[in-house]
Amino acid sequence: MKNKSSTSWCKSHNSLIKISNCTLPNFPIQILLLGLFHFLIPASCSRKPPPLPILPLPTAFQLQWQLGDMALFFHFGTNTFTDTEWGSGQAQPSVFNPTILNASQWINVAKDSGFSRVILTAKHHDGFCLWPSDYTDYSVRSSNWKNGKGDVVAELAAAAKDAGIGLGLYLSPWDRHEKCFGDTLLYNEFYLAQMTELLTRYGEITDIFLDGAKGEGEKDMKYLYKSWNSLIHQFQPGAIIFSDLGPDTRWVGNEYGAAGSTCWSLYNKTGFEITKIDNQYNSEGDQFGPDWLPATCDVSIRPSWFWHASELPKSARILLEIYYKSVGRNCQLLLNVPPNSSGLISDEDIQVLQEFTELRRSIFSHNLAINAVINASSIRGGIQDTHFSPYNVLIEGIYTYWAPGENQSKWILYINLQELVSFNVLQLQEPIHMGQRVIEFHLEALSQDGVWMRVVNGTTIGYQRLLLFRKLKSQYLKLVVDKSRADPLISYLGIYMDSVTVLRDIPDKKSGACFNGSQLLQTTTGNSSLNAVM
Ligand code: FUL
Repeated sequence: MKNKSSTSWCKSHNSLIKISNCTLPNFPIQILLLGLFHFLIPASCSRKPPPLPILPLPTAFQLQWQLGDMALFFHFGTNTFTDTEWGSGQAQPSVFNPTILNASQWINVAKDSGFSRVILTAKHHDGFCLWPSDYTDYSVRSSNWKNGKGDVVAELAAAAKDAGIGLGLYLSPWDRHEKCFGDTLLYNEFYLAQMTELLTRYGEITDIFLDGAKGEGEKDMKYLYKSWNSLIHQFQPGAIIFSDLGPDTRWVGNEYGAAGSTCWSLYNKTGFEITKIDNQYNSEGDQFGPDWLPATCDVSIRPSWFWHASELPKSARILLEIYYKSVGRNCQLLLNVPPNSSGLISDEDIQVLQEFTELRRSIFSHNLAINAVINASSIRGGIQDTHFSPYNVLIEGIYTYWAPGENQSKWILYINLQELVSFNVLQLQEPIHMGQRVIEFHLEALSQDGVWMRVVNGTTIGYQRLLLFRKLKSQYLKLVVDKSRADPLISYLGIYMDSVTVLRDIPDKKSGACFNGSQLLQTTTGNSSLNAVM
């Protein structure tokens, strides 16, 4: 307590004690009170502040977006009825006629399966608008659906709002129907007019998905992305804009739902343009990048983006593998589940999503380290400062974290599980509001012969890292951070048993990493063994 005469608050033993302006009476009460203070308050009342954040940092909206983990994508439009993927823009509006469209069903599927946001193709490349745009006659207004009085965007917006799910929209820049496409000025005016309708008619819009797709031989023109982004953020400051280069989230560089096994939210846009990117660089990000630009993994539950009667959804196990490689590699998963021609999400897709949800629940709902005794090589502010305690890694969320003391040569968490535990998944999180820090880490386990063995090596963590490895049984673990951009901060540590995913021993050529960027390590040396069982 530096200044006894001013009022201050101290957190001590989980209780707040108010120290107010007062003159202590003479002995013996003074002694009594001092004794009481001594008992209740640590030696110094001034708490060690958090370390400096390391730049770049996410914006508040990027942070909120990342906490959402997964979003559902709905590809829906004339293609749904014509069995095409890239409609020519010549299909008659009358083909669009869903018999029992129910946007609440789409939203319920999202909510029941743990998706926090949805994104609808308000207009795909064929140019057909799912809302009655005043700037074209190629829209639901010209269809027979609801006698031309329907508005899919409005129905989805209402259902999403009711359910507390974020609503995002995809307005394809490439428009194969619109006659002025190809004229930079006219088309950009047209595009922004349509964008403005979407941003001003339907309440809060949480995401805007922009892509650079344009067919071979298509008319040459410029998309004025800077103007688009400025206007989008002016109307909807919280909207997360997706494109190859953001500005808020970047494309991961492929459409199969996998980030690099190293995946930074940091990125350097210098030298790149939308459609002129390096896909691998996009999948890995850049430890030295000056921009915060986390990646989105967009992938379809079916072989195509639109619904086709002949296609079937992927299995729940495949979705779980995708989850490890997207959400488990510091990305948001944007999973496309296309509504069918009746206007509903098909039963077989719902079934797979339910199984996927159940798989995630069965693996991740119980952290096997929850009762662990945890120590650290050092603690910021010393062991009496609970603010940065190693036990914070067992509290869900990113805002409480273990921080080591400054200027340490090693950063280690010692985990005593209190009993022998079998597991094969490690989950880690960093408090990314303080910047992304960890460059390399590894997990060690004490074998029953008393030898510390490396279980798995990892690189980046970021918002969330999931590493899968051979099943092992141990009571004592060490999480060692080998390299970090600044003092490493760990906000969550979980260990789990996944009995479903098959670990493939085919190492990635570049990193030598196996299934999920988890480098499979020798689990037996000499007589020591970790009881590794596959
Ligand atoms: C691409 C499009 O060409 C595909 O049809 C799909 O919409 C995908 C999400 O983006 O750029």
